[in-house]
Amino acid sequence: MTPKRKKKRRLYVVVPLALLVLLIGAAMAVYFWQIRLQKPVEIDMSGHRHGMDATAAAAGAHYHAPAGQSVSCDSLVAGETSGPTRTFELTASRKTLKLDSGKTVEAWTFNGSSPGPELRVKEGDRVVVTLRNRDIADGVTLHWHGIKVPCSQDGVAGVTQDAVLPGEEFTYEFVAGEPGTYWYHSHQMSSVQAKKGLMGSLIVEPKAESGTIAADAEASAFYQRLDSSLLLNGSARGFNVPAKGGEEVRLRITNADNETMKFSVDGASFQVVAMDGHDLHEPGWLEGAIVAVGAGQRYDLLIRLPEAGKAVVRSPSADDPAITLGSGPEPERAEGGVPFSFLDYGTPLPEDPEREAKPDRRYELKLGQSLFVNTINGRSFHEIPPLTAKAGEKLLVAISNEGGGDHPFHIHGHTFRVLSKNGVPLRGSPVVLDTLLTHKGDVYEVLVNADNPGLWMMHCHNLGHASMGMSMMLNYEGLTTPYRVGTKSGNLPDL
Ligand SMILES: [Cu+2]
Repeated sequence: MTPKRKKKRRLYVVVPLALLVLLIGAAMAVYFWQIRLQKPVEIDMSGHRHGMDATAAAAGAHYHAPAGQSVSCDSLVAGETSGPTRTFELTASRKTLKLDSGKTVEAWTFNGSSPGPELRVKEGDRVVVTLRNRDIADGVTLHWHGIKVPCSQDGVAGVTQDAVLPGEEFTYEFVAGEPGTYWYHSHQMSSVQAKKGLMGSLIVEPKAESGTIAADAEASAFYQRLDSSLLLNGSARGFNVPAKGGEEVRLRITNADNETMKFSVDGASFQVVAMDGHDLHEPGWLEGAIVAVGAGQRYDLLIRLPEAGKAVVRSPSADDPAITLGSGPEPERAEGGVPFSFLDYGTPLPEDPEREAKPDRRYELKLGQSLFVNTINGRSFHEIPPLTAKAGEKLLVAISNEGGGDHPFHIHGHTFRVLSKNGVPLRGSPVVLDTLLTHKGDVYEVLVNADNPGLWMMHCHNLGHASMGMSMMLNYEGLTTPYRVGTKSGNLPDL
């Protein structure tokens, strides 16, 4: 080989290698910048004062509530109810769990299990839950996903309370409002702690006299991923709901994983009777439809068993745990079903003033994602200006998914009405959600009723995305908090 060729050959090695090192360096720089952004020293999420930026605060580059009108989130507590008080205790602790697949998992549990115990209450009950932390070093909280709790009970570390450290406790109190399927999870370092197992189901049963859809039986199906195992009510195998031919079973599906899950119902027709806990109006019967449930969302299905044989609810992956209903021969597997769409499902309400409501404010949220950065309107976490509202206002929020995967967008303390998708207004039942599943390219318009004054997180419920910056606030004017997010307090709600 001539020296010239040797040199050329060396270049073939050196140039790509240098480029690779440069690329890795750049990626790491962005990554650490992100980590820093998620771990500020001290931030007031009410937007009143940024501990990081003393000059901006001194210069008055922040907004103030009008004098005498500031209200602390801490002072907003549970209201009155004639219902009974239901008390629960949840203790967070580390535990080695043996799954029914034989695998062992180092989990973080409530009362020794993951998911924690299912909390069942009735509409109108006063719910009192004492959270204790045995040995989760970074502290824990309880967030009541989908429930309109008062600000002080929302369980967001650094916004509505300090994280509960080992040996400490915190008692939550709220009135169970609208009946439906909800869940709870820690909102301290949520992406880490949910993955480790700190979550569980919360069912609000209707009062006997209220007229929700009747079923012969009901069952909860709580999906989570624990150390890469997909679990259904804590089982890697699934379960059976005993029921007879022709009976109707209400199946409450919660997706507590970070990815969208798809379900088919083989061997039976079914209705989607509720989404995120809210009943749909005159839902129609479906056959062979595929239901996509976004991370954090709940779908209640009413499944009518065939006269003979069983029904099976499953995801497309054969390894995933499935739910069988009834007994008898296996149904045929439905193939290539049509995706369920709520755009024209059910029927409109005869009278629906909310549909014509004039919004008081309009906002646009563009959800964006690249390899290391997750953004809303091009910014991340506390650098995203909060949405602001006054009590009683209606906010029209356009939410668009600019790519990077599914973004199930969740708003704390509120529900919202979905008005349109990609410019097409909904034609069927009103759809009221707390978590909106968006796919790449989707644009939704939703109407948020600002009826719960406080400081509320809004974030992607792919908690990995939230931890990378897709997390912001909806703040009512004049609301303050004594708590701080950051490394100084140790409160890092979405890390
Ligand atoms: Cu996302």
